[in-house]
Amino acid sequence: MKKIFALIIFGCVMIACDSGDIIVTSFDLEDSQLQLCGRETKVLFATNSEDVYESMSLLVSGNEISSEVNKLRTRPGSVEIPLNNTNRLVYRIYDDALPTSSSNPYFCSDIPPSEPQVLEEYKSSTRGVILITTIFRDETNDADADGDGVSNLIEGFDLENGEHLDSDGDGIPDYLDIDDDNDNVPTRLETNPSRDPVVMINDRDFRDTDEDGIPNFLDADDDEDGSPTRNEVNEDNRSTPNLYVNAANIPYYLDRQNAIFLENPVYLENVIQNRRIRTYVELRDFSLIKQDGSGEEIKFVEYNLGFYDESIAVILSRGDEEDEGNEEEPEDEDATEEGEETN
Ligand SMILES: [Ca+2]
Ligand SMILES: [Ca+2]
Ligand SMILES: [Ca+2]
Ligand SMILES: [Ca+2]
Repeated sequence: MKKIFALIIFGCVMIACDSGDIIVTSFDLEDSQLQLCGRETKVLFATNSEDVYESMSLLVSGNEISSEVNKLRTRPGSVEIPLNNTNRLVYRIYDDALPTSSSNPYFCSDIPPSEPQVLEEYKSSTRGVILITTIFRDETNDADADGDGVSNLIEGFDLENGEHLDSDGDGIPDYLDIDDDNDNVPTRLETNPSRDPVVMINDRDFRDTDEDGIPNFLDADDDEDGSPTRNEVNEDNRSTPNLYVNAANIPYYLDRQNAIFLENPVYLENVIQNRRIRTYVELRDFSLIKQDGSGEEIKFVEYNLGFYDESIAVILSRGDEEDEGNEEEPEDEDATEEGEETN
């Protein structure tokens, strides 16, 4: 389909500049890494300054895209937003190169700069839809979706069938559970071998204080003293359980000689700080209308505008797998290659 339209477009778009040069464009800004800015109106844009100075930008009502896309941030899938007078695709050709920064003033300022000048402009009509699809980029074996220092693969992530391991049965699969054994000591604090004995899993040593072959991060009684770890962690030190220590400076939950029995009914909140999400933007069944009064219309069946990446905070509640939503405003992620891991 793309080739057919490329041919049609190639035939249509021969643009004469003031200088007499002929500019030929194929609207070839598909599959771009998009940049996002704006508040009341969100602008997604891609630019090209190689053989022709051009841009493709999608302007969408900030409220509309925020409410729809927020749902997709916690439950990946697709949503359709109509093209209309507010939600518009704009293609432009310029007489000079556009700035390349992510805070591109041409798209991100209320009052755009006067240079470069627009030579030609096409805008979408009210026909057609925008299809927005999100995926989590951290759902690969090598990634560490919950940021606890243990890869998804070691945490029983099931790429094939989605039957992920849930060691403590709390409804949150281990690869998204910041406390895999529900003992109120975050997994990230339970893995370091330190001076304790270790157990090896997938060629990696994990701390196993009581040497029962179960790594501490999956052991509800790390020191095997008969008191569950969660009852040996002071409620006031839930985020820093290693601060509740005996006279020898050993945390009580790792003190094999002495058991402490505290009532501790509260569980750690399952906050994942940086889930890595990718949003794809496509347009379907739409037209671009040349804005020179000629009425020239170019019809598209589909156009893959591209994608943009974000890191977001997610809270998962125990007992079910519903996400409660974002904890904070998402931040744009630096451009990274597909599959690249930052952890
Ligand atoms: Ca992990
Ligand atoms: Ca769990
Ligand atoms: Ca734990
Ligand atoms: Ca214990």
